[in-house]
Amino acid sequence: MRRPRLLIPLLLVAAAGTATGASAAAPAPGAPAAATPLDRVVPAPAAVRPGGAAFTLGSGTRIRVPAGSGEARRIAGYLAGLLRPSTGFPLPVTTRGGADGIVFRLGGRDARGLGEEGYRLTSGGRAVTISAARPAGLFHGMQTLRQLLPAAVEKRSRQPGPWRVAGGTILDTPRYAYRGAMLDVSRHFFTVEQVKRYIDQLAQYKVNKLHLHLSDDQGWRIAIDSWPRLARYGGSTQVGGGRGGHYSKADYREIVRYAASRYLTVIPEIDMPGHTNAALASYADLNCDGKAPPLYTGTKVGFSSLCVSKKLTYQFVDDVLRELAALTPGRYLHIGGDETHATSHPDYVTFMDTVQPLVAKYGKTVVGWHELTGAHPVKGAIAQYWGRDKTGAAERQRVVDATQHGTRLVLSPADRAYLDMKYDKDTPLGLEWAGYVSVRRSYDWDPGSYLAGVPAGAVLGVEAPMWAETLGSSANLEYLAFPRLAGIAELGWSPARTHDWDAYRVRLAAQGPRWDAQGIDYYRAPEVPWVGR
Ligand code: NGO
Repeated sequence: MRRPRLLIPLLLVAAAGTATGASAAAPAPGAPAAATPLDRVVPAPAAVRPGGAAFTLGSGTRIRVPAGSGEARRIAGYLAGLLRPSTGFPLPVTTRGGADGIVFRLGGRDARGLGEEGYRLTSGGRAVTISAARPAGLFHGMQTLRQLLPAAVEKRSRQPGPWRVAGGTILDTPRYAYRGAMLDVSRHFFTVEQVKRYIDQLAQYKVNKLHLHLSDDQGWRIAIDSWPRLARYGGSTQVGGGRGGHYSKADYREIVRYAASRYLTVIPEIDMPGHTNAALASYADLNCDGKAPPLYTGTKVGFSSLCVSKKLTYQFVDDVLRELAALTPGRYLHIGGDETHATSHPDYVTFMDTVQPLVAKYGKTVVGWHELTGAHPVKGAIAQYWGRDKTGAAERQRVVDATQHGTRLVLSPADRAYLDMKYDKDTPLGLEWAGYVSVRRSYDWDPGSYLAGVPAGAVLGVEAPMWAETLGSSANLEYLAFPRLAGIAELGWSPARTHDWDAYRVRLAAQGPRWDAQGIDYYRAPEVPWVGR
């Protein structure tokens, strides 16, 4: 992709923003609040040029979309739906030409070099214009516009305004094509509505992959017609012994559709050959000894394994992957492969080497946890690295070596990117096996240089996993995800040169009132100068 010519590097612009009076200080009583500076956005935009008149959203503002683009119209409709309750303005979406209001443009000269996901946002006295080459770019530009409006715009009841957007231009494209979040729906089941809520939250930070961990020892969460007991029985409980649940095929399709409407691709994971107690409990024949173990509702890992020597195992895997591939428009299938302590190493290699071609047979690309590099990753495979500072040199080197032979990486270092780690010793939820992960620790690393020796280009991006051993609700999940999710999203999107903890914490602080308005109970990390607290 050709990179667009940058305007002004962000760090210079931050200083300029202060010089023009756009500061974080609270306005004097009665004075109108200053508009949010254009660079006070998460993830940090690639380039910002502030200046010129501010735009004010008013009762007569229209949202103009190009004729003939259903997607642009849909994105505009989404924006209007978000802004109407708080502003009280009608905000009609129209294809009638005009250069005033909120203007969406697809293609054309302004969109050159913006790629699949980039956008240009220009704000002035008459209009805010978002230009992009593709609808995904319009969507990301729209999310930036949301953050440039006052936080109260996120409330669901009428607010006084005014609704100003600072003047200037943002030119923004992502650093990485893969910017993911994982949700473990196996340890605790999350309903379609709960998943949709998380998708909306992820989309605000330009995350574009939703990895669903659909099976584990504690629960099988997706209906498979050829093996119906997997979901019906294997999905009937969860950690702690609660009711569990699973997605019907229609439910799963609805998640995929909803995610796509927010420009996220769903990546389904069936974790194998370990983490399979729910499947082994559902079908006695899958066990080497022909005996089904009981369902499991604890939180231990590494005790189950599919029977590598049985032919039926591969029939089972083939059926599951075939049905899952048919439901999944995205190109990736995740086959797990982590923590196979109950599988011998030769068996592990045999299993992974046999199963990877099945993924290709159904037209998909293999993703596996980085243990896959201990077998023979097929051409094009992606390894998801979940090591940490303490990971041994040999294991690390094996991953690096694999990248030198073409394996690509998604980085999810457990002591940085795992959203289920406690923030500190007082965090009531989460685990601590990888240590405490403060907001600063989760943000302050560079995916590009994290694993020495990995060729440039082998890092596809980053992903923030949310394991659900301790999470029984959306509120639990949000408390661990916010604010750290925003930091991982920024590592995936923003250019390395914008990386700066002191600037980040100020931008992050400005998200607090938005989360308050959206009903997100986030962790008030003491390292962040939260606004209005
Ligand atoms: C590990 C383990 C998961 C746990 C998680 C908890 C991986 C890849 N396997 O990460 O089964 O749920 O830690 O943090």
